[in-house]
Amino acid sequence: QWDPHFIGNRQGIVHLFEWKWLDIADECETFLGPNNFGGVQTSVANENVIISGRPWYERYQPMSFKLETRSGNEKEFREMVVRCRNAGIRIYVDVVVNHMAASQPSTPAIGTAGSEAYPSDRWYPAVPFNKSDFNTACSIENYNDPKQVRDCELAGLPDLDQGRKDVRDKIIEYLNHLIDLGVAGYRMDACKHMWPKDLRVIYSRVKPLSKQNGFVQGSRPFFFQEVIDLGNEAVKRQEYISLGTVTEFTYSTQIGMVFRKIERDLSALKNWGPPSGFLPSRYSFVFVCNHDNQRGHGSGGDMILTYKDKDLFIKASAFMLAHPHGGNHPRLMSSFYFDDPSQGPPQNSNGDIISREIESNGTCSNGWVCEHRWPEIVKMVKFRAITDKTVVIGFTNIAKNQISFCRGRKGFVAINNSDQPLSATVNACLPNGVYCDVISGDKVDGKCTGTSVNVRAGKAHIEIPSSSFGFLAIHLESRL
Ligand code: QV4
Ligand code: CA
Repeated sequence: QWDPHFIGNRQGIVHLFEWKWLDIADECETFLGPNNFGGVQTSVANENVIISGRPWYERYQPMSFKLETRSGNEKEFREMVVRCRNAGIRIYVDVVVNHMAASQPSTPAIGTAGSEAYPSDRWYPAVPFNKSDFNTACSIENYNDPKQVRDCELAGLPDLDQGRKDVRDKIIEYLNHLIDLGVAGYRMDACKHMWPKDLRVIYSRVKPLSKQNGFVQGSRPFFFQEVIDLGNEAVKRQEYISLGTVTEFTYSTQIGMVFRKIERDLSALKNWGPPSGFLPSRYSFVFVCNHDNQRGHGSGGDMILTYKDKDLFIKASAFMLAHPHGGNHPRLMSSFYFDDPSQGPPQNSNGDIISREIESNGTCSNGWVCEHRWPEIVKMVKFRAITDKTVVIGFTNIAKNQISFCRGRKGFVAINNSDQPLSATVNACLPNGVYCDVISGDKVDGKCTGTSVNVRAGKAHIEIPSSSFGFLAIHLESRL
């Protein structure tokens, strides 16, 4: 439930939002595997309703549990899981089981596998679910009333009753089908709107992972549960930690506030973890932004850093990867470019998703951002692997919005988020030697193409000009 089951010492889950299954397979083989990433969060894999204009959010309106969407069919899904596993990468599926599709302007509603449904009659023949499987219609208005949050409708979406045996059985059958196909776990959508006691029954009946699919026989799949809890509502994320990890939305807002310098500065990073209000690391599923809050859905608003704030987003992501909170599974958003928050993924006039293309410099095109390919992020994934299982030591508040810290005796970072140059002698913790900053350059043939850092007796003098990117990182493998 809490272990992502990465293959070896890998780090991070990349959310390849709206990607096609075979593009994911290709990305596993050509990029994610070779660069030490741990896993991929896919978009929702089961049939969804078709909404005119094809917004991204149609995928959060299920029609059936058939594995057929704009990302691909079951055969392609299976191929993705196998090819990614062979490349060392695990697959986690976004699972929507709180509700079914809402009514569309014309009846019946049509799904991506061709299924029909009559949402106003609560009739989804392709499952089948009928009226008795749903809670009585009411809308969620008061987030201080836990019963309303669980048993009424989120955004008018017909609300399934997970307390009913036949509803549970269908959900469990679907989750087990995914296990048979080789997935390592699930992102559970809208958990705030489902009772923990019902989820407990459902999760406990999900099959264990198998040796045949490349896991330790009998281990439990990884669950990361979406619960948006900023501390001001009745439902608390603690209610879900005995079931699996829980999304840490306060991490996303606080990291945005720190790097945007809103009511916070870099000194807040000194006590980053439970003292900042986060869950214990083992339960805490962290990220800088997600597919909702990058476009004003969900929570977080203007604080959130996204690809649109490129430099600050990279700096915040680099810090997230440098800091141990969140274990080996921090999540990295990989987006498509958008202006309108409803806008769907890059698609042709038939509504088919267009594949990402890779430019000669390694960046994506065709409308895909591919933040996970940005060099600083890739290098910090490696930093996280090298410094795995070490703690933060030697944290230094150099000046306002200038800090540095070590990860045990294996890594060191310094961040300058002020408009002043940084120049200081600080704790650097590494064995004596000259190290190459992996952000400003690379170690090539034993020489550093960027800034070199000389560590002597646990100290180093560092300089980060205000004109630079503002982030320096060295580790055992960047020693010259
Ligand atoms: C509209 C009206 C309603 C009306 C309804 C009647 O706004 O007032 O009752 O019609 O039919 C879409 C539209 C929404 C529309 C609804 C139903 O945006 O306007 O309601 O469909 O037709 C995503 C989007 C939603 C989208 C939904 C389904 O964000 O906008 O709704 O998909 O397509 C809370 C939750 C949290 C949730 C977050 C967004 O606690 O769980 O809101 N986050 C997850 C996902 C998110 C997804 C859902 C949950 C729902 O991450 O992407 O919502 O599966 O904080
Ligand atoms: Ca519900």
